[in-house]
Amino acid sequence: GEQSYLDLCRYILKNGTNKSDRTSTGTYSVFGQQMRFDLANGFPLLTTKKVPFRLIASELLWFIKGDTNIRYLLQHNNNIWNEWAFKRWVESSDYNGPDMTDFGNRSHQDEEFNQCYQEQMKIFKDNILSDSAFAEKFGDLGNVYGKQWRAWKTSQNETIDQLKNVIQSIRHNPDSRRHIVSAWNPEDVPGMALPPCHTLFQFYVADGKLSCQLYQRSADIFIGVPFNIAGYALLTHLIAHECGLEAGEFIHTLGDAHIYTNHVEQVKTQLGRNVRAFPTLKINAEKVSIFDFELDDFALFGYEPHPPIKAPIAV
Ligand code: THF
Repeated sequence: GEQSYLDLCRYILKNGTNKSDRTSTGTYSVFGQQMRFDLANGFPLLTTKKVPFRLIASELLWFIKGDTNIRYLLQHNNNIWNEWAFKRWVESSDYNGPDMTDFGNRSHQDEEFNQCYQEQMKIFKDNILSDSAFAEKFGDLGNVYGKQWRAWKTSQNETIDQLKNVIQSIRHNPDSRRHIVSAWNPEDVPGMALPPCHTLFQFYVADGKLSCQLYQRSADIFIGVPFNIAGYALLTHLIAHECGLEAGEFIHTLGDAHIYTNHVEQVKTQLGRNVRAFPTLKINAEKVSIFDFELDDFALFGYEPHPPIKAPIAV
């Protein structure tokens, strides 16, 4: 449960190696950790800080649709992938505003620059929402999760719908040991702005329950991981629902598990709080197929978290 997340935070602060990283922020890092969440004990949305379920659900629906364009997210007031699309725009020859080099770090260090960055980001978002040609060109993140899950490109120029296939295999051959979806396509990786952090996940059926294990190669413990736990827990519930199974466990296996140096104070604040009961998830029972769900089909009951804790995201 939540305690295993907090224990992992404590373990990393105590034992993590101070490692530099791609974003030049610096991290405390360990390699190879695992957390388990029994989904019968409530929906694993952390209570020691408020985690916005609405954003997690709309991101998951975006993946499930096979969409890779941030326009859908913006239409649902979800800004969590903006930086990666924005980066491609400001690095393109179409961009002729002020210099945005290293905007992620500079916006945290320099308030005057931050104002200017916010203005450009607003222009970018407005363009994505109002101009479909612009959205087509700069809103698309390329071969990210939605693409690999729903339309994996083969060498024969065919596509594989891994998500549809895995649901079929869970239904028709539950004991199979091949219920796998891979987001990691070695052919695509060199050309990607952000190779998938959620490398691969596997489902497992026993005693009428569906479990899911995710291998995450790189885990931003403070910002990303609380989103990722709830996102995959929701996916497991939806697939269990479609297949007539109960939700079993979500098992989260981490490769490079790191706390960014500029998140340490926030983590300590969170570690000083008491764990509360997890909320309960209700899914609209009138829908069956995972491909038919919308945001309003999910409801959480009894979510009473501690206040949110702000932290800068590394880009
Ligand atoms: N890059 C990094 N450095 N960390 C990540 O966790 C991460 N992701 C996705 C892709 N690249 C990543 C993006 N996922 C937030 C949450 C998830 C994200 C990106 C950003 C975020 O800002 N969360 C805020 C709330 C935001 C809001 O309320 O609008 C938070 O406080 O939790 C890992 O999948």
